[in-house]
Amino acid sequence: MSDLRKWMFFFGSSLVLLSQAAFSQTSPPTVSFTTPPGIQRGTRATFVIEGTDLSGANDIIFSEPGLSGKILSVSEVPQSRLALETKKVSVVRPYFDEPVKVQATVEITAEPWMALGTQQFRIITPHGSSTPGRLVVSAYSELQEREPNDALSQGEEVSLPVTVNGLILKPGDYDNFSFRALAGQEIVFLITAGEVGSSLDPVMELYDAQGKRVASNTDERDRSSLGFKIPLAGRYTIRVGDYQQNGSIRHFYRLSLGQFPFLKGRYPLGLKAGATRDFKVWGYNLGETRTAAPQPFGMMPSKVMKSARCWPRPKPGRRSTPCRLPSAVTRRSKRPGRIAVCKRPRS
Ligand SMILES: [Ca+2]
Repeated sequence: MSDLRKWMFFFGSSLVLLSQAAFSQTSPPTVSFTTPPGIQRGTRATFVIEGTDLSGANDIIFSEPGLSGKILSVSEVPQSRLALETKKVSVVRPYFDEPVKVQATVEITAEPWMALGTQQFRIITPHGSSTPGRLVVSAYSELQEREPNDALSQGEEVSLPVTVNGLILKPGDYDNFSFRALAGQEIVFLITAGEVGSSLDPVMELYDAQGKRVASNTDERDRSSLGFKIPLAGRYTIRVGDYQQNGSIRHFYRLSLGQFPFLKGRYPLGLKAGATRDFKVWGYNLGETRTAAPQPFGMMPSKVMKSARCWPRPKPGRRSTPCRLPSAVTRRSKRPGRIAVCKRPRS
């Protein structure tokens, strides 16, 4: 190998190694969670958004109109807060160093007319835009949980409707909130957790004034709902905890409670563009409403699939239900283990 070719080989290899080294030390801007995780529409509040490589952040952009914000400051997450994280058990030395956790303090405004629900945002930095973060926009006044509230007798008094921002900080922690309700009212409890990046696996239990458990939901995870028709006027207490009995700074949640309409489910799950049909709907405080006919919008009829229906029990002599492709199949199983089969018909 000539001297020139040796030099070119070394120079090229060095460039590759340098670029790899530089790349290995760089992490993309990320957003992990927002504290508190939501805002009441028509208000302005200050939030702490935690992530990595957010230094130099100069703007925040949202997925929906009606939300706006400005970056107030960026700093490393304090050690006192990092100490509240769940400790990881590491048996081998990690290949990459953990990126430094950074927090941006942001002032966010939600217009009174904006859509309710979980919205997305990104932080703009000199290194590019961050991964998406989430923020819930709700209709009710916001409240920050106050400890001590672990025992039923310590239930924090709240007026309905309200949204409480809470935290299951340590294993075995419970949060109790007490309210008064009238006979016949259907009170709805809605917890948002995994949907906004929380580690909480929420459980809810409702107790009456005598301390008797009258309703619970221990099944759902990312978003947990419970509705209860009050049989006797009086004081009730809703208790929130973690199904796994864990707790940390990441086990946060939003609990909305009040006598508000809540759509728990509908069937079928989809609709062909340009078509209209009744959906079965169910939930809480829906009155006599059992069906609804939503109008599809914003989709080009030529760009969507046809919809087909599969029968759970194939007709005699037929092993599957024919459907033309492309199709979207919708089916509701009433018994576990039953399988619907669709087959493309021979042309
Ligand atoms: Ca507590």
